[in-house]
Amino acid sequence: MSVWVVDDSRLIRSMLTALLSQAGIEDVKTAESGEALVEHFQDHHTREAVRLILLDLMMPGMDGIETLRHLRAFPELQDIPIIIITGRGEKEDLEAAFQAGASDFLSKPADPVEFVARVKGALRLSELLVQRRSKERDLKDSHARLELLTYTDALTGVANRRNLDQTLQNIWTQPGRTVSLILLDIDHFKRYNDTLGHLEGDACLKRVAAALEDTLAAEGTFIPEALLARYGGEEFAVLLPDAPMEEAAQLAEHLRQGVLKAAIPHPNSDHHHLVTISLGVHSLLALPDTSPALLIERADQALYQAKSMGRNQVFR
Ligand code: GH3
Ligand code: MG
Ligand code: MG
Ligand code: MG
Repeated sequence: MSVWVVDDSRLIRSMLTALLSQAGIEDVKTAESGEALVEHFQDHHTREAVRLILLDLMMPGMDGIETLRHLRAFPELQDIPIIIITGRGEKEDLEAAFQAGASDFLSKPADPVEFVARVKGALRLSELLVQRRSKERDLKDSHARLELLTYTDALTGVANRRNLDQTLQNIWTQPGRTVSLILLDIDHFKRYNDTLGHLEGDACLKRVAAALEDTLAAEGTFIPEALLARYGGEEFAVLLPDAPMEEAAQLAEHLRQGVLKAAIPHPNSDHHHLVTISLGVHSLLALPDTSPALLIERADQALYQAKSMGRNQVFR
């Protein structure tokens, strides 16, 4: 928490510093020019500590008004009180000073009582402002955290069903886009749970999700908007906005291989004691006579086909 005194006169600097110190304000910093101050504030950490600036109007080089404009351009200093200090006969410049963002002015030589009263008033205001700012920041943080929780599956950390549904709804607000959807389901997961227990089953779901994420990350440059979501239970969905069927089917095949390569042991799977997945793919145009529900239904039918044809495969 610092108060800055900016004046080209050393005498004024030490006078004001002494007055502030008598008023119990000890954390006072001084600068002898606007340039020096602006240079110092290039580091944002120094800006965050500022509570009040007392700024001389007449200075060689960058004058008070120009300095003021520079200071107000820093977001952290946008509403910190800045009091302009004027000498005799500088009153005409005050209008320009207020336009440039001055909060108040004092003339020198200052009446000590008035000076301290104004400074303390400005500091109180500044403190309230800083508190409000930090409260707003906290609120924003907790809002972001809540948002993240609302749209994330707690077990696997991938998007949840709500996220998928919302994204699909958004796509249908822009008719004409091609949308592909991959629905996939772990093969013989009931056996897995029955043999190893529900906790091991949960761990398996996490590993499958991680394998899917790895495959998507490896192909991320081709499908920047791909959304992996846990659709429910041991089913996942990969939504591919603007991806044609060919691309989606190819990705589905890579996802199948990726889970196989993750080599998650399965005590009684059909395939070398490894966890496998079955996948259904469908593509359609987002139009008024199609819908997210239709896309999901078709992808689900394809998934059913993949299951009935022997699992561990892609059906489109
Ligand atoms: P299929 O190859 O035909 O898909 O057979 P399956 O056994 O995988 O299919 P089924 O739908 O019969 O069983 C799915 C099982 O997934 C049943 C349920 O207990 C289990 N399951 C669903 N959600 C969870 C979960 O969050 N954790 C665990 N551990 N198991 C889950
Ligand atoms: Mg001066
Ligand atoms: Mg299932
Ligand atoms: Mg299953």
